[in-house]
Amino acid sequence: MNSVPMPRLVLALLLTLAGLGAGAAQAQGAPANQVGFLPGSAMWAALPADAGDDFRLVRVGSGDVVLRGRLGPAQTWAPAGQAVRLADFSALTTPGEYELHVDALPAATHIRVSPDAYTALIAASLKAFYFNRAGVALEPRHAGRWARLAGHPDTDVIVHASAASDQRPEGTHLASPKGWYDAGDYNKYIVNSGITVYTLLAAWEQFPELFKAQWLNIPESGNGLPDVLNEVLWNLEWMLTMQDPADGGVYHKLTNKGFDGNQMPHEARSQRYVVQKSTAATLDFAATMAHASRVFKPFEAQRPGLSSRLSQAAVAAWRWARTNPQVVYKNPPDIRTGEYGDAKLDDELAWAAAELYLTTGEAHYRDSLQLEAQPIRVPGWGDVVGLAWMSLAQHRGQLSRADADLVTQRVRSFGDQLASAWQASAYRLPMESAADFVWGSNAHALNQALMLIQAYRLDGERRRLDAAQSVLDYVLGRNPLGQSYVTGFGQQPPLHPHHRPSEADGVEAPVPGFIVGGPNPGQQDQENCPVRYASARPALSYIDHGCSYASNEVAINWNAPLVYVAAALQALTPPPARPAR
Ligand SMILES: [Ca+2]
Ligand SMILES: [Ca+2]
Repeated sequence: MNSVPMPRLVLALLLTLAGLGAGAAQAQGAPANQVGFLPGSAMWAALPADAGDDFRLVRVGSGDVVLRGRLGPAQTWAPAGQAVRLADFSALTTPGEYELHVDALPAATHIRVSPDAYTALIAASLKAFYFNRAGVALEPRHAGRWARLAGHPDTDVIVHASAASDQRPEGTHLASPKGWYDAGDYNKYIVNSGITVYTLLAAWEQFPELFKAQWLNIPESGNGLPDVLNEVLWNLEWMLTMQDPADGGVYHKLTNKGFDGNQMPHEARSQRYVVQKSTAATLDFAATMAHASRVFKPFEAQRPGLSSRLSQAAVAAWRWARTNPQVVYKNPPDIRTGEYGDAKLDDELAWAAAELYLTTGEAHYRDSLQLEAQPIRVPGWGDVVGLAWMSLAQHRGQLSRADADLVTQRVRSFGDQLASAWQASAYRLPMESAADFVWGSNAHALNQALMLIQAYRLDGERRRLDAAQSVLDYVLGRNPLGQSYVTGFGQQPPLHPHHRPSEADGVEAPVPGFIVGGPNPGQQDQENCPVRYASARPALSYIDHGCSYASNEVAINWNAPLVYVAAALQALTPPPARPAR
């Protein structure tokens, strides 16, 4: 969607041809957010330690210098092993297009300031879910050049041996249509769907005005429900079919036996199965349905009975999980797709208990929650306790005074911990240790920002918001690779994500609005990749190649926090303070 500004491209080519280019990052200017800043936000760019001492910002067109400043001290950011100096141009508050100049850098850095800096990003990152819908054709009027035929109707799915029960013996046929493809592959996984649906609905819950104003141009647009809810319903309706009506247990996933090839959805014809029920899937389902039941309660007129159906599904799932507290999913020998295996289930139990308590008000859920003993951590698909704290903080008015105080104190203190790591960081990031660079590190960073925002919402302490902004800057280009990690956004976006439709559709540009997993020093795909990782450093372990499922895949649970964080910053960033006279 965004194109490379021609002068810079020409300069980069000239430098390369002349053998003067000392690296891509130099030719492109300094690593900075390539999408834009809100006028009131904190603004930084990261410069090489030898870039000089001073920077200036010049207005594009007029050439006027609008701001001069001194670079911060050189500091080494351990995950990249690089020394950087930061340019802080937060004093820039007038919307417009600018260039950041530093004497020792051959190229200027483009900086955009706009009051709706993230509107298009929020819409595209949400529309990415539409592009990953299973079981339906994407029409040209909604999908443009990424229109495609329907695949994976999932109206005739077989109960796998691992999932056999008295009422549904092995080989039973059932229908389990709709849902989103999980990632670059075409399977549908309950565990990963749970945190994804929750995060999107939390974004709606916390920033409804922003989403009410949105028109995504999806088939349901204009039907009386906000588009974010329409999109989430596509997956919620699938999730409901994954619950066994006989006992409330939830099948872990709907899957082929092996991954589909690099083909379009309609070309993939493998038999699909539901596999064994698991405690993790059933608890994640219970939490998600209990939360969704609250969210859809005001929409009784548009969706009669939906809210109560969701809460009943949640309660039935909870009961199954209490009777079956430790059923850990492992792929049977004939199933070779993603496992989403998780043997540590106390966090799933806490999250489900918290959501059911908030939805029903029944005291026994509060007892099962054991709030005082719960840790607080950055959420991820296998560790969801952070989501319990997030919901409890949002609805602390429903809690006892003591519980509300505890939640406030713990969420704020976690925010302090993340903000302190950010403040001490050479790159101004809470991503400080190699342990932060997990598979899907970009989403881990965004979920750090999500937790910072929960703390900011409690006390309005500014550095939490600035730290969250830094994370968004990071995934949009302020990183050592100068890489925007979102397809279709920024001057250097991913061009070859590990995403079957993007690879097989014959359209040069990848499907837009997807964030890729990002740097992952595990480099688990190296054997399957024809290109080498350029570095073993955590923050540099990234390849923009379709082979790289370990660093360049897309996934629904990675896109959801992008939607959330971009929406939160767009909605919460205060306008600039008036200049002092
Ligand atoms: Ca867990
Ligand atoms: Ca393509």
